[in-house]
Amino acid sequence: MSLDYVKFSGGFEKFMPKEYRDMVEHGPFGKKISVSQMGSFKEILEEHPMCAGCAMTLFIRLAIIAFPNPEDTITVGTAGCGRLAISQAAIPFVYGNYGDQNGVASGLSRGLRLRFGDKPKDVVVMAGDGGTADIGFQQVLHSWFRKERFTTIMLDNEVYGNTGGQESGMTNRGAVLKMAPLGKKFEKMDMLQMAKVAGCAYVATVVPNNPRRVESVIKKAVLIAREVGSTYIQAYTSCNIEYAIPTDKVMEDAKNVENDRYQFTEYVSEEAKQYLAERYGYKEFLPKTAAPAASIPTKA
Ligand SMILES: Cc1ncc(C[n+]2csc(CCOP(=O)(O)OP(=O)(O)O)c2C)c(N)n1
Ligand code: SF4
Repeated sequence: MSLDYVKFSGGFEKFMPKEYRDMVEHGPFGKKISVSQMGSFKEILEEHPMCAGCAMTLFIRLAIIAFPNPEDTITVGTAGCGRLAISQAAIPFVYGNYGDQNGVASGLSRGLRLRFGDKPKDVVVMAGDGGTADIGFQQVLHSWFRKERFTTIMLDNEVYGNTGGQESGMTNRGAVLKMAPLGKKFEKMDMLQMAKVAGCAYVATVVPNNPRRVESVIKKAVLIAREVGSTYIQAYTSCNIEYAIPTDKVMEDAKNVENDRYQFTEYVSEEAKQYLAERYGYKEFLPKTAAPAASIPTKA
């Protein structure tokens, strides 16, 4: 894990597959790349076996572009649709049992710190809403309470997509699904509030149809997790199959859902604000300088 692992060994360049040469020469490793440059560089994730039009894939693609140091990043995933795409990316991916992802990531990020000391090695978990809020819930919460320094991203399609449409804790009340034909009886879990109560230093919600915002929240979450503590992003990544959203309406759905119940929210702890401002120059988090006191006119 470093720039070295994407370089060619001396004399081997001409024998490497074209895709690999493209990645070394035109990929984002060691460069500052932004989502606004999509189409002009070789992406870490290009091909995947997910359903056509799946918004989760777009989100994962944007998230990976946003990683501040992709050559020093390991993703961790679990059973669910997302791993089908994440595992195709040209960066290391660790796949645990269903729901184990935050336990695996805790050990991994601690191990990387022991091995590499101060050199940033970023660990990013990406898992479905079932993997995060249901079966992985215990490990997710404990990693947050322990302030484990990695980022958790929930790919919230509000259903178990990979297994054909069971309700999850994140499904909305009343939603009727193939394998929840009577409609869900309970409210969607408030994982954002739980993340704050459990002490996450950064918590944000996003939808994938605003690439710059996705980029901005991912960067902040990954940078804060390096030193301050756990960070959590909850992304609406609709399942067009289980919710029968026509492929050409997926982005329209995301916009409507954003306006309706998935507005952008961002919580940054005071410690994280100070860290982002001082270490990475985030001007919006610099302490406000006190306005000069109004001069009191003196009597002649
Ligand atoms: C221990 C265990 N139980 C059940 C499964 C079967 N399984 C695979 S994916 C999945 C649901 C995934 O739903 P979610 O986490 O919401 O991700 P999505 O597929 O919707 O992205 C289940 C139940 C499994 N792989 N391992
Ligand atoms: S089942 Fe749903 S979430 Fe899974 S790949 Fe297909 S559209 Fe995406």
